[in-house]
Amino acid sequence: MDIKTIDQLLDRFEKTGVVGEGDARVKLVVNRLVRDLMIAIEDLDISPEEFWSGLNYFAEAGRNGELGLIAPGIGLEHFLDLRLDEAEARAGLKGGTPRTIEGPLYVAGAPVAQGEARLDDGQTAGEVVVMQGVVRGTDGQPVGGAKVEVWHANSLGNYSYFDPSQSAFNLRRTIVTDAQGRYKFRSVMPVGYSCPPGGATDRLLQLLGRHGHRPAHIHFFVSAPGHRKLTTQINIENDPHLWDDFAFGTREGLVPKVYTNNDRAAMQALGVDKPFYEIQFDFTLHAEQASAPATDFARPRAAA
Ligand code: MBD
Ligand code: FE
Repeated sequence: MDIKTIDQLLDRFEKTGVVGEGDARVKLVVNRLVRDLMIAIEDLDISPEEFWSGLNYFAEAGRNGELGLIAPGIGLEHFLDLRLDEAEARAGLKGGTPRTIEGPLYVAGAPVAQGEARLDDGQTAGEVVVMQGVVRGTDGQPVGGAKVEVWHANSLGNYSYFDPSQSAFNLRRTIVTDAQGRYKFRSVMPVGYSCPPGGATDRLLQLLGRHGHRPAHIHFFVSAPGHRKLTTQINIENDPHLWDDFAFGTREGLVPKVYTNNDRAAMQALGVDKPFYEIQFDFTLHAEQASAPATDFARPRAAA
């Protein structure tokens, strides 16, 4: 029979699947999303030209590896964080370091260091920063042997691996905390990332009357046996985009004070001839909790 209405089409679409065949979850999600899309096309009277332009937009974004940038840019990645926050609150979890988005620029396989590390390769321009702190449980006890995976941009806002001009794993390390739960690293101050100019994300943001800049930040995965994995970042205070992040990632509790150390002996010990920055930041991990959704979920990630 001829299909004459949207309701008939959706009905037929769903019924073309054989009952009991396929994947129940995929059917549920896809059928819902298709319905919502058709309704949006109707409500907004989206023209064929607009429809195909939109389809092609996503195809191009995918070819250029920008879908992982659009997701935070339209707030979806932060939305997933808010949902995890709510699930944790319902499970009675409180007091941990706030989570914030992972973003698309993590690379697995960074060199592992015990207790402390230098993240830059010695050839990387930028102002020296020393960051350190303690990983603890919500009971206040230090967590020795925790993994602190850290990655950040260089002083041009670019990340190694994605920026082939940088050395392998520049500004990326896994630091294992000592018996007192301490980690420490030396690096160079990052500058905020900006979406590739003229790329799919940047063009979309322009059309939305927005920009594609992030404030300077340093990413972390903090994990330890018996604890929930923490995905977070710290932001560098005084950045003009501190509370104007295109990815909505800035959160209270993630903006530590940045101190300037101009002590001669401290500078000499580091081998630098200028004052350097210091940041102190402790991480608090929740204990494992079966009644809250896992935070170490799978996600396709680069590896080198
Ligand atoms: C980044 O560096 C980042 O952290 C996010 C969330 C998105 C794009 C670039
Ligand atoms: Fe980043």
